[in-house]
Amino acid sequence: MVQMTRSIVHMDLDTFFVSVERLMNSKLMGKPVIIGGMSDRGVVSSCSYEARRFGVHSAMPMKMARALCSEAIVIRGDMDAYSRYSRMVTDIIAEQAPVYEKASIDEHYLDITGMDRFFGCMQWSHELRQRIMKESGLPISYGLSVNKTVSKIATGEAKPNGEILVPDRQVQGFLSPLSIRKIPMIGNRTFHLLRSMGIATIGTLGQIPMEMMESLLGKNGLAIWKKAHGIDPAPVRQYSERKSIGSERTFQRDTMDVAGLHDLFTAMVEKLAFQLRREEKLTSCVTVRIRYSNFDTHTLQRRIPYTSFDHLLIPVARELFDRLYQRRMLIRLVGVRFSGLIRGVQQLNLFEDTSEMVHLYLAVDMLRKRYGPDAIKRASGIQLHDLEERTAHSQEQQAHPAPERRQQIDNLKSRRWRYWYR
Ligand code: TTP
Ligand code: MG
Ligand code: MG
Repeated sequence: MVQMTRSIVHMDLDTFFVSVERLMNSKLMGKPVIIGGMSDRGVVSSCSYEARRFGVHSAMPMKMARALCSEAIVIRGDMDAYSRYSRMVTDIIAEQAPVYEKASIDEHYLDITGMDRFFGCMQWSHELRQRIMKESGLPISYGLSVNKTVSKIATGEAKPNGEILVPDRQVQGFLSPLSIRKIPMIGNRTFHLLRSMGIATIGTLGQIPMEMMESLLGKNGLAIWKKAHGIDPAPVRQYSERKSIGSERTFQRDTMDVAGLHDLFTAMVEKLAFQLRREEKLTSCVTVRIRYSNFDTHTLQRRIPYTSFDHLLIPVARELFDRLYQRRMLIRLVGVRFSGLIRGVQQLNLFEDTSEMVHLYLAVDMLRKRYGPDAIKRASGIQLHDLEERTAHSQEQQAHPAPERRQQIDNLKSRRWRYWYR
């Protein structure tokens, strides 16, 4: 089968959060700037190249970053502004590109295969990049090559403020001298394992037999081997604002119990937000729907900054419901839906929250992953029968409770979790 060579662009904004801050305050230009959690327990989300020169990098503890670069200007971050600029860039790309995928808050893949017949792909990408920079004011870089992996690696090499073309026949030559770190899949552990075997470059990695990589690292080893050879058939998946996750409840008996409905929204949002975090997604739009007993149906939606935290989503859903529920009439159905989904983890807006809050989410999600999505819930989202059912259940389990289970039961008994950030 003859496979047509694809033309895939990967675009990623340069020091995204920092660049947005610089748009809003030009005094930050040319200075070491760090965005992240302000407390000593916070971490670095984004940092300028001036700060990187001191060894600061993203995900580094803030305390360490401050120690490395004491003159850095540290900013708490403004997810609202970043979400707006992220959308602005997506809108420009959506207008121009035939197929595009929004891969995270600041990056997109574009499949522009076939464009060469008209302009030449490089010219087309160059013009798009210029347009993004002019209209958004933000610096962005891109790589253009034959698949997502090579293009993403190329973007990394093009940064800051650059563009790189890696044609089909140059892929191997481009990859070979690069550090194995540049392969997106290689995390710290794999990196050190391979380094301990004396493997430093992608070229050397490519010489290891496929079978050996597989026995060394399992399925991941095979995927890494393929990437080292510039092989990646993954398609660019068209991004849709409308792709969504949602939940609906039809009542056996229609209701007007507003407090009960608030609790129900809490429970529904909590479950959906957990699903977001489990799938490493963020939402940027909440839609609430109600249907009255006469089948009149009303919906209302609101755009919000990207998040997967229930304590931010619950008030939005409840407020939309309050605005929707205007008639003193029985309700037969309510629903809530999250759309405008992108890949991303909650750490993205770490700076908004105390690290205690984030640790609480991590701990609770761990319980849910182990014992199921209903293992633990906000007290305000629990209906009475739910509570009784769960209490009975936890008593059954008391014979040999695992430590986590015991903790869960203790929490349930003491109802300490009633006070979670309500
Ligand atoms: P990146 O594109 O990884 O980083 P960047 O845009 O800051 O820098 P670069 O020029 O190298 O692309 O991430 C995009 C934004 O996502 C970043 O500005 C902040 C946020 N982010 C976090 O909040 N936490 C993280 O650990 C990472 C990697 C990013
Ligand atoms: Mg970036
Ligand atoms: Mg990025």
